[in-house]
Amino acid sequence: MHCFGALFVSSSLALAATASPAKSTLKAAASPRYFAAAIGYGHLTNKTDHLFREIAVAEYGGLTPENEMKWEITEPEQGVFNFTQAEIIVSFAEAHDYVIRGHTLVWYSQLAPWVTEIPESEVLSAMQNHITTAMTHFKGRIYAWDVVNEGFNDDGTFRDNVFLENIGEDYFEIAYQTARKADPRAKLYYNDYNTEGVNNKSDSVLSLVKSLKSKGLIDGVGFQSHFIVGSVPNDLQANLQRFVDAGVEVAITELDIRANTPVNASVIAQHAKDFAFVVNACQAVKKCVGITTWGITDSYSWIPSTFPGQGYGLLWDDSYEKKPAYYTTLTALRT
Ligand code: G2I
Repeated sequence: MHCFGALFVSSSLALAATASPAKSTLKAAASPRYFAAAIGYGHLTNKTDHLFREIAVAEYGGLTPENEMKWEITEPEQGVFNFTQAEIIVSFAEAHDYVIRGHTLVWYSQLAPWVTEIPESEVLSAMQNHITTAMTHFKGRIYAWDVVNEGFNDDGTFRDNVFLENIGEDYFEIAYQTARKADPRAKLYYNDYNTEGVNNKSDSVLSLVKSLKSKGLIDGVGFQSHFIVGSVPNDLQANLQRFVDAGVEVAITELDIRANTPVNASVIAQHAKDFAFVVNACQAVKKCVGITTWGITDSYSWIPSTFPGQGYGLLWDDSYEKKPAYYTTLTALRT
């Protein structure tokens, strides 16, 4: 288990002294917060792409497996678990003393098809068994788990999914109870998108968080932060703060800032400003514990296949050139 949580409570003065003196990398500049990336198995193990691993090791201090801990991969058939790919990523992370985020246990997407085909009465035990088995497998090695991912619609109502339909609204509480039992030292997170500003969706997440927190069942909230250049919510910092005020830590968990491609000079400049804005918002909130970008290089980003004609979301372009946003991010992390 990475001990950065303990570090984090020390005074910022003492921490400045323990950080790398040069602060010349994202991870050194971010310390005591972590600076992490989503890392995919295929990219990590691609022998012809040594730069991916080199940049990961040099610049990042944490990771989230991009797909390899999702239900369709870890339990493709009922009761048949496969952690092979996740294990390779976690072992790499441990070898480099990374903070590891587990993503994700209860999500409507990338769910194994069998979960929607079993009798209604078995969904509850299937969910509990999935959480318990995955968390027990990695017990003591994961800093934080996204227990429930994307459980709300943008209007703040519960998102319809197989768990809500068959278990009811209690599925949230049961999932967190089960997770707490499986690995009591792991931080339990709720993770979602379009919750970065104050709006109906983040209001509903906050209500859920207050209820779970009153029962000791939640520790943190992840704000995915899949933004569009020029559209980062102005109230990001205030919104993070109201969650912290409710007693949980917060993290930026899937940051990318996309634009129509090809980009021009003004878009590149705004992209760089937007990254700094997000970093500054996190750093202004004492219990914003870290930032994860959803990938390292544009060449492996999920954006172009989901939003045709868009891209440019990350800090390295598809030729592994650092973008202006890399430098504004580094500068913002240093201050
Ligand atoms: O969609 C962006 C992210 C939104 N929040 C939750 C994250 O878990 C999600 O990540 C993305 C991955 O970055 C993609 O890599 O989730 C996508 C699916 O929901 C992932 O895409 C899938 C493709 O759709 C599949 O065709 C592909 O086989 O990745 C799979 C594995 O490479």
